Amino acid sequence: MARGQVGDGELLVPQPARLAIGEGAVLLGGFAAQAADRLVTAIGEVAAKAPFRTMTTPGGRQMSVAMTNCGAAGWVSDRAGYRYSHADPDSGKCWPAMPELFAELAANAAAAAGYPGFAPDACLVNRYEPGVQLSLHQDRNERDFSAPIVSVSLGLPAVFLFGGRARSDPARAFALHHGDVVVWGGPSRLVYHGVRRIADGVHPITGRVRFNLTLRRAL
Ligand code: MD3
Ligand code: FE
Repeated sequence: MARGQVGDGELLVPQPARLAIGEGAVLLGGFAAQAADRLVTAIGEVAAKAPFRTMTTPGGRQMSVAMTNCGAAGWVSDRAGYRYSHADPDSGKCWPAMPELFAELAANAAAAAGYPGFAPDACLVNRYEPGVQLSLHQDRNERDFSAPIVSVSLGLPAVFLFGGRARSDPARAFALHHGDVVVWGGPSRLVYHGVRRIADGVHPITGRVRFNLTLRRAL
């Protein structure tokens, strides 16, 4: 039988493509594809309790990406700075609990990428509409940079920019599609990264929206 074929009556199990995109950074193509519908439903449940909002940067600019959080802590930004907070500043209440599905998917993805024992305590949920971008930044508000960050892309595709340890380092561009998961650890944990302006489009599950989950060990 030719390579890549399966025998009579056998099921071809879909295997995510695994790509090392940097030292310690692994793209697991389609890793969340089977769970995607349930992930989008769970995002809706989180947002019913803690609605998406655009935050203000310390410099006083309004971010174009809409955000919410779930878990023991959530990432927030305002004139006072960037930080993790146990409470949603809009309601004063705790962030919604992290759905078990999020934590389980993140732990499985981290293990598949070589980071066993990952137990996230925070999940930032980003919502992009066409025209929205996220400029180059580092994620350094977490206490322990030895834990990886797991990101899950849902809905409209994005071009992700992956730079270096200095803002001026050249960036490489990668496409991220619905169901893709990336694990950022080791030397990649502190690289500059961003998302190019989302192109117009409609996704069958999310509509004119891209969601990105980032599962983090923040506290
Ligand atoms: C590399 N989110 O929420 S996910 C963010 O698509 C963020 O919404 C983007 O950057 C998004 O902070 C990119 C990929 C990602 C997330 C965190 C990283 C890459 C990272 C942390 C360190 C290095
Ligand atoms: Fe980031």
